[in-house]
Amino acid sequence: MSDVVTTPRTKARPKVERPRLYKVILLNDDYTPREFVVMVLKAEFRMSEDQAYRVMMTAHRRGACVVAVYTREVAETKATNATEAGRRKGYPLQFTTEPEE
Ligand code: TYC
Repeated sequence: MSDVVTTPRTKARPKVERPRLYKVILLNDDYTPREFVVMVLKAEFRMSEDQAYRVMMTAHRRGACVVAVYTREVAETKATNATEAGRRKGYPLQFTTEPEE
């Protein structure tokens, strides 16, 4: 066994950066019924009726609305699931993701 004691030349600097967050964005379209958008928002993003209605109306009026912010995996999974729920009903409803600045 060696008795040599070495001292690190540099101080350990553990990485403490937070993961980048991603926005889930709801896009307006002319065909998906309002009630269906509200239903999807409640189911996939655990929103109340009131929150879901406001987000839906904001997208309806402005073209798009940020739904929520998550880590990348979660944002992408939720956006895919929610878009897929519309597709199953034949609606063009779309959710996209975008990194936060
Ligand atoms: N514009 C749709 C309608 O008038 C409703 C709607 C709202 C669809 C928001 C998508 O992200 C959306 N039936």
